[in-house]
Amino acid sequence: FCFCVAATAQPKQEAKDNTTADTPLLTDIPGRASTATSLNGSWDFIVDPYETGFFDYRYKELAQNNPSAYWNNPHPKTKSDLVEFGWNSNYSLEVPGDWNHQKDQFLYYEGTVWYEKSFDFHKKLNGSKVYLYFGAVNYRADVYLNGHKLGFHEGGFTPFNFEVPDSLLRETGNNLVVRVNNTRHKDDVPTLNTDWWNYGGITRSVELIEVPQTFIRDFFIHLTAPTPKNAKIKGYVTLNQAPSTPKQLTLNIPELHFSKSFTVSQAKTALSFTLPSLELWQPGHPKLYQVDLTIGKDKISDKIGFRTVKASGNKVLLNGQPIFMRGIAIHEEIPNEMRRAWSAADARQLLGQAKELGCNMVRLAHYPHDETMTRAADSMGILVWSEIPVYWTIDFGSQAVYNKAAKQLREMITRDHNRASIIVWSVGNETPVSATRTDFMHRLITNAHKLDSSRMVSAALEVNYNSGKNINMIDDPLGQFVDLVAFNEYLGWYGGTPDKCRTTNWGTPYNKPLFISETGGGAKYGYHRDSLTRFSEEYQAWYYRELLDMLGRMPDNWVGMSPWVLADFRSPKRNNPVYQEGWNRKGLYSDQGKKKEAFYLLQKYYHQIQKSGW
Ligand code: GCB
Repeated sequence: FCFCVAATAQPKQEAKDNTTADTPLLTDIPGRASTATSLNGSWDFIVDPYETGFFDYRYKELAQNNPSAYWNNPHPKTKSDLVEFGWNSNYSLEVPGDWNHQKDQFLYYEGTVWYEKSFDFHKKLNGSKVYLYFGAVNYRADVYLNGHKLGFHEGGFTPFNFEVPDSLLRETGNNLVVRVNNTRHKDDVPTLNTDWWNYGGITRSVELIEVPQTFIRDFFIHLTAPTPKNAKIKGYVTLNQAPSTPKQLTLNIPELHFSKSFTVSQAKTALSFTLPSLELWQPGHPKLYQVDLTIGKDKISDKIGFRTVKASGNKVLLNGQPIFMRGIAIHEEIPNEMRRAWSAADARQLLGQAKELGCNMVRLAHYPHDETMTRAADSMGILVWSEIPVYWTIDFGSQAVYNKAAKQLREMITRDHNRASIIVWSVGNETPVSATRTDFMHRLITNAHKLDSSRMVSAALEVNYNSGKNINMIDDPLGQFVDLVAFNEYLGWYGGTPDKCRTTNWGTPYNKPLFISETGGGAKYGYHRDSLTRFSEEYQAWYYRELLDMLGRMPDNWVGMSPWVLADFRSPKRNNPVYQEGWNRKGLYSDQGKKKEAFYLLQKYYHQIQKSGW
């Protein structure tokens, strides 16, 4: 394995203070609402393509106390003082939200934007510690409070937090400044090249969270066997620090009249208990229980579903029963408003559309979506595949890139490990086969299994079309390490026409369940021609007709699919000036939420499968 760092396509200027990374992640943020202070709303901004707020005219990083640095308060002391920046509500952006859709000037912007929020802060808890939590910032955030750097975070789709020293916070007139940069780099995850829009900004919620000096940072509980009677639950709880003397932690599930105490003397403590009787979570019955954890003055609550999932032989078993996944892939985008999705209402819109299609499963492509999405999936009863943006050709030879991917994997799993809906952690999409890449991906898979042994781990693979037989083999060597062999195929869209499906069969040498993680073709809504005409709704419908026929010949280990894609989405790679205009048109819904002909074909197919109880 090569530990060299590959050259970047564009030089990357790092903050000097690169050691001040974020602090270990607090989870269950919605369960801490009573001690949270939202910093969402209107923030002032400065667009800074030349990084003037960060570097001096010799392109040297500005010192922390340099008055020209944009993290410092720009108020002139006398009327003669020269000040060349400032915050003004005429220049404001909503948080959460990408910047691209908020002002015309940002539509195609990639670079630095500084955000500023002034706020007062009155503690809700005596003697509390305070954390500043960001749901996500794309891609890099450098965070300053009252002129002091709290730290930075890289990775556009996962949460992070900083502990805020008491000495820094004021009751009134706090000044929070975030330098957000969404420039793409070769050595980032994702890399330069993706087939989706690189929305920039503070795209998810920002909150101050108060906690007692010793508090529950994270916990994870899961069902170990699919038995609703005497159900064995295992997991752990992590405090921010070991308590000075052993303490009692209580776990309550009020609806079940269940309560159990654990003695906690270390930062991490194993949890194990038996619930006499339980309703299992499943798509048709998304039962969630309120679970309360209390230690000393700290109490958090979460809503948790209990179910098991595993790959067993050729099948995927949910609560011990084989399931078929009627899925669809979803980007985190509200296409009719050309923006990133982030709210609970957005999640309900997207998952509601998937339900209407007849789905019991979604692939959240190609990066972790907002927590509102996985929580909505829990309560709506939709199975989830959740992925990190190890997409196409990232720099697999670089240890630094591996570390970035592994960090995002850890953040994704840590945030969501109590979500019953999530059944698959995916470590990437369509990565090119080579020994270096397979080693990289294998390490991620091992890592995911270590972080969470209660779910399947997979990756969307490519097909070996040249296997020389009458059968397309999914024989990527990574197949030996995943629990679910998943592949993307576009027969009849890329190369040839859909009639190719008539003579094509699929297989894998691995004795594992097989899943089609992508398949699809494009159509511009309302464009009607004969089925041979590209981008017509008839062509897309033909694609699906041939696909659905072909699926009748799938091998026994075929367990489902998530066609590409729920809705048309923005992509700078799609430049046909008549049919695409900057949109990937493979949606079954148009960018305006209209159903294309192919929608009804897949819907009918899914309804039939559902009726047959498959
Ligand atoms: C793929 C990618 C997906 C693309 C899609 C397409 O294989 O995984 O991100 O958007 O194909 O439309 O070509």
